[in-house]
Amino acid sequence: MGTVSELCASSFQAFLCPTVCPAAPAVPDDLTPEEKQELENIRRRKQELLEDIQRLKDEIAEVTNEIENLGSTEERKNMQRNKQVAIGRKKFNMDPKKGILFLIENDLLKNTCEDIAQFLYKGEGLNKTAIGDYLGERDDFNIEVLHSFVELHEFTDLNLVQALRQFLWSFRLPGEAQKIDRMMEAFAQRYCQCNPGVFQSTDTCYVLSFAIIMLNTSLHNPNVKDKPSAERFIAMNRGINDGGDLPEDLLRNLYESIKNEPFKIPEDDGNDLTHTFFNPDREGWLLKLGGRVKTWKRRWFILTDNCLYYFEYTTDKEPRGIIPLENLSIRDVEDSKKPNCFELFIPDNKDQVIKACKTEADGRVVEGNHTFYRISAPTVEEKEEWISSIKAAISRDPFYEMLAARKKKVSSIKRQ
Ligand code: 4IP
Repeated sequence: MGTVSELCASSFQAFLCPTVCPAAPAVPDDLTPEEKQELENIRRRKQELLEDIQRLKDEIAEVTNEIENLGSTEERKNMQRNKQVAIGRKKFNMDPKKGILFLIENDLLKNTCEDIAQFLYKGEGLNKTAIGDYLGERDDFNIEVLHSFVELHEFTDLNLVQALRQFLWSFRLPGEAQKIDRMMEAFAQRYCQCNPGVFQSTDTCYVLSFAIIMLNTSLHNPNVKDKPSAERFIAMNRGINDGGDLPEDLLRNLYESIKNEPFKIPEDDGNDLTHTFFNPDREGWLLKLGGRVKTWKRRWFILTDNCLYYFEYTTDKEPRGIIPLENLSIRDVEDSKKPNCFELFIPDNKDQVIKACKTEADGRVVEGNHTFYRISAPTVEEKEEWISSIKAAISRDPFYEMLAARKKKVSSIKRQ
């Protein structure tokens, strides 16, 4: 028979191992009524403690379960979010505006120009052509995004070539003159803001930026045989600092920097951009009618440098045909076989063969046989866009006009 303390000890064991809960032993007869009462109290207390423990165990199990579920819900949510972001990026690369809208609608991006600019600046998984297209749009909102995007670039203490390297790597410049103008204007403003005192005006910075881009082409394009010297570069930029000259040392440094290392320009979809000045004005799939044999062929067209090039595949390095646009006109036409047609022709001379070249099946490059080039676009919108781009290319080069006007402006200012 155990003493009260022995009985207490056995109760404590039970406390430590609450799962083993033996039936309470009978109360020994040799205990005094007080001892019996004490034992009874101890047993009740033990029972209460056991119940408390069980309750605590249940609660712990419940909370653990909740935490585990919480973890997997969070994970699932994260996975779902990442998936949606990836879809948004893909959409953006196909159609930048739709991509941004998708991300905003799914709460993955805030609808503020700062947040969108940040998203484009990080550029993770984004196509640089699409970034350039979005930033180049004429809408007020896109222009605000462009400014926020440019402000994310830090140009302090960088020379103009270093700043241009950074800027031109962050997206692919679109081909349209107005877009280039807006972007380079924003760049020049930001550069002058980060480096006050280097140039007399933003226009000077703008004009010199283009002089540098052109120098890059002249020095590194193998097709340009006459490579300008540093002296010529300095001479070409006389008077652009609001009528005054920029320091020779500055121009010489910029010249050397470009000579030693050409600009790295983002390229994609197989176009060899290192040899072109800017990106094409327009590119896309079109159907073309043959010259002598009137068959329709699907060709990849690129409009650049006042020429229309067509390729069999987007990745071909050599075009199948080249049509210089000089002296040509363009018009809308109806065709009984194909929709959305337009035509390139020589005005007032419908029988003259258009000056162009083409590659024969055996690889020989020969003159073309077309008195007109009839082309069919996939949609009415694309037809309109092609017509307006080709018209713009034929009539003049608006970009050079814009640049020339600005150069005139900065050169004619009389310095105080
Ligand atoms: C060919 O027809 C293709 O349409 C050619 O287009 C075209 O040359 C030829 O015109 C035309 O005869 P088939 O392939 O059915 O023989 P592509 O070169 O894009 O394949 P153009 O001058 O349009 O490129 P002619 O004028 O060479 O006959």
